[in-house]
Amino acid sequence: SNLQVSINDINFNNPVLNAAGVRCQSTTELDAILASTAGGAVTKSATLQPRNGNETPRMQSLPFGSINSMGLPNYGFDYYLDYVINQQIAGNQNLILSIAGLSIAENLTMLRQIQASDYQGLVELNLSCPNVAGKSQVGYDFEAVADILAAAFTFFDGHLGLKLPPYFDLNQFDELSAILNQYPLTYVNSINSIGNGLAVDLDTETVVIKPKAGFGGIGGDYVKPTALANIRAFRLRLNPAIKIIGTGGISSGQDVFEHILCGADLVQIGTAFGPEGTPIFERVTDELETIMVAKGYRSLADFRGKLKII
Ligand code: FMN
Repeated sequence: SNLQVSINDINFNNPVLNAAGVRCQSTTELDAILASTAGGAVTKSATLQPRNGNETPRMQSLPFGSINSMGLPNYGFDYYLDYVINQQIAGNQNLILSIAGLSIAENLTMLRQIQASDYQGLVELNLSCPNVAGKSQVGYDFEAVADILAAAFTFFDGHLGLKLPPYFDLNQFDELSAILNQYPLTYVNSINSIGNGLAVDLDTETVVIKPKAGFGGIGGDYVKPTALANIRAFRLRLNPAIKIIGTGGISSGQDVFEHILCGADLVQIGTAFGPEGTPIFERVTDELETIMVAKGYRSLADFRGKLKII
């Protein structure tokens, strides 16, 4: 079957990518993703300056997913911009450069540098990191989202996507979609982790991660229904030119199928990519193709967004 996806003329051989933050901090890790059957690679969210991130332990597997409070450890914006430009020179366009400035000004500075560079690929502005102490998730402040888009599109004419936190009230989708539809956004990526969850260790009667007194972002199976709802809710409201990347709770071909059925163009795997590593991309893609063959679908467009209600 044909698993190809094209976003603004940028081509992906299949729709399954890594999600920012898991096994994508170093060029070695990014090379491994590109050398696998993944449809493409997403870089660890960059801040302008390199960061060590939060104190450890800062990530823990849970029975149905993960909790983390990494605090954006990364090698700094220049490191990732250089990487994606070098890939572009080598002929690889299937990359996403993720940025997560610690302030609106820092995000605009990075976008200006991208605009001034030779990079012509996708850029993912992460407005949803829950794990930097003292910084709230911009994606929950709709005025701030409107302000940053208004400022960014005065000078940025590349391919800009937004990584959003999960929303839980249908009015939030109405309000935010009305804002997003005013701008030439390339895509929305839903969801980042469900912020500020908490897990308990029964034996020690403690939290399981050290930063932020144990509060951290939840990923994995726990978050799939929330991710599907966010994809579906945005697909029903955003103008069709704005594509959707589905992230959250994917560890099988069935999960990918469900994300696409709800409206996702591409998907990303975070938590499940950790323990399984790059073989997950081939497994999940094979499982997706098996489902498509059984259902008689030949391309992703045959079922994308076609979720039925009862
Ligand atoms: N999302 C980002 O946009 N930028 C990040 O730097 C980032 N770091 C993460 C680090 C870890 C260890 C984990 C588990 C997640 C991180 N995320 C980050 C969120 C994931 O990209 C993803 O949106 C979320 O975990 C839900 O997907 P999943 O259920 O497949 O894990």
